[in-house]
Amino acid sequence: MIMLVGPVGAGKTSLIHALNQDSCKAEKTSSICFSDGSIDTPGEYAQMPRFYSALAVTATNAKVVLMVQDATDPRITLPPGFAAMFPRPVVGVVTKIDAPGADQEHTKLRLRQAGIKEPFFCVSAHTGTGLAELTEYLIGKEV
Ligand SMILES: Nc1nc2c(ncn2[C@@H]2O[C@H](COP(=O)(O)OP(=O)(O)OP(=O)(O)O)[C@@H](O)[C@H]2O)c(=O)[nH]1
Ligand SMILES: [Mg+2]
Repeated sequence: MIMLVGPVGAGKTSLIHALNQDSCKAEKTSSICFSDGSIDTPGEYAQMPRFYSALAVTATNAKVVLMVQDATDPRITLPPGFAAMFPRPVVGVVTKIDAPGADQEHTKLRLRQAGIKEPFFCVSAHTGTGLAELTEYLIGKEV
């Protein structure tokens, strides 16, 4: 089981669909949702401190947490050291690398500031770039 966290619109739900090779379009996530080996969370939970304990408790159901950041969004929306509150390993994922204005290096820096260590995975849910590497990593972790 994996859990995805990250700001509103970062591409968490789209990434779950892409990893499951499911072509349906992502709808806004409005509650924590368990399905097909993954836990999807609303972006608001990563942006509002009052939801942090809910995220941390829910993460106990997962083996790995994927911290998702949009490569086209330069705003820093996760607090420094955010990753440390999770009781599971946190893996950084940079999404939307296909999109105009995507800045992978700056986004990795933001993940580092949130307390996440390498390796980072840079992916596009739309083109499929990077998904094989991420899948291989997760299989290696027996997720
Ligand atoms: N270009 C591009 N757009 C993407 C990609 N992944 C997601 N998007 C777009 O980004 C928007 C938000 O995607 P979602 O998957 O709903 O984002 P989310 O993180 O689940 O958002 P919340 O449910 O609000 O937390 C949608 O319009 C997607 O089509 C990607 O890899 N490339
Ligand atoms: Mg969503």
